[in-house]
Amino acid sequence: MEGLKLDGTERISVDYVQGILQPTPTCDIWDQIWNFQAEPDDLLISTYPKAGTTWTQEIVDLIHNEGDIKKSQRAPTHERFPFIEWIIPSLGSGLEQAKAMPRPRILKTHLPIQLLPPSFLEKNCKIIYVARNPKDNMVSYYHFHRMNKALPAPGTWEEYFENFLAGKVCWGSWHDHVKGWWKAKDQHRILYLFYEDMKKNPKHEIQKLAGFIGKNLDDKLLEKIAHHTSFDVMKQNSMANYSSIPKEIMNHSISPFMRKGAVGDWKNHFTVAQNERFDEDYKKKMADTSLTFHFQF
Ligand code: PPS
Repeated sequence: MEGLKLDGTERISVDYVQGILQPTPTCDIWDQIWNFQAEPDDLLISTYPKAGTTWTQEIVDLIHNEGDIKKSQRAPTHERFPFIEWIIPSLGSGLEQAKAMPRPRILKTHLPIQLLPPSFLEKNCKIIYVARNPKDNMVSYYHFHRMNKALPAPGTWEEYFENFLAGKVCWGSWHDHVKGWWKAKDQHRILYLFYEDMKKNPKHEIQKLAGFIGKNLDDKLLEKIAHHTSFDVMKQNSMANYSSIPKEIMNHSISPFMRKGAVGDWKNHFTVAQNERFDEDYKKKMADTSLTFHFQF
């Protein structure tokens, strides 16, 4: 594949799909992605990158398997949940994985709502959307770029900060992403969750997820799922911490996938000037939405 060599020497290349930056391999098969045929019993987990996807995937898997830890250990996250627009030839293609998977499937996407393959909404699939406050989201995404050769090099923190605000990162503008899905949630079967709520009251949010999926969890099971999906436990879980991806692609010694799992870490990265600039920009871009975020506890 162009732009990504498994000897670790090169970064992936990127291109645009309808104005949204995407890894080139995704652009190359865009027609197939757009024409993906969802099934009515598909459950889709949708997020802007680094908003809490893996965490939500683990919770949903355990809800489905009634807390059976062994079952959730059957394969690493990226194999258990096809990531529909993702393709790395040496690791596989999300589309092919999804097609081969028995129903009911749980799928992952980072696509903004306007790029979502239409069949998900036509088939009235259940969709879980998770959003994270943009300051922590940006910091997490920056570190992920550093360690992951399947994304372009981030440049300096200052450069990355500007690119993120301009939406010149893969999967596009954070602001447009969270607003687009927020708007869609009233017309479709979308459960819209927040990373910060999951952090503050995990059991409450896990119960909400279970209700949406159509399951009821007793206290013991709820406690068990909350424990196994806590940051510290997931960080040690080789089936959930992305340690199975070849280190030529994801190098955890640069920055671990399970990095901090915190709310407010942005304060260790943003300068005072960057914070002011961010807030001013945020006010303008978020003026047309009722959506609000918690930036700290
Ligand atoms: S990806 O690559 O888009 O699928 O990444 P994603 O899973 O969405 O986001 C990774 C960030 O989520 C943190 N994480 C968690 N936080 C709290 N609790 C749990 N259990 C958990 N699991 C993953 C992970 O550490 C990344 O955030 P940062 O801030 O970088 O630590």
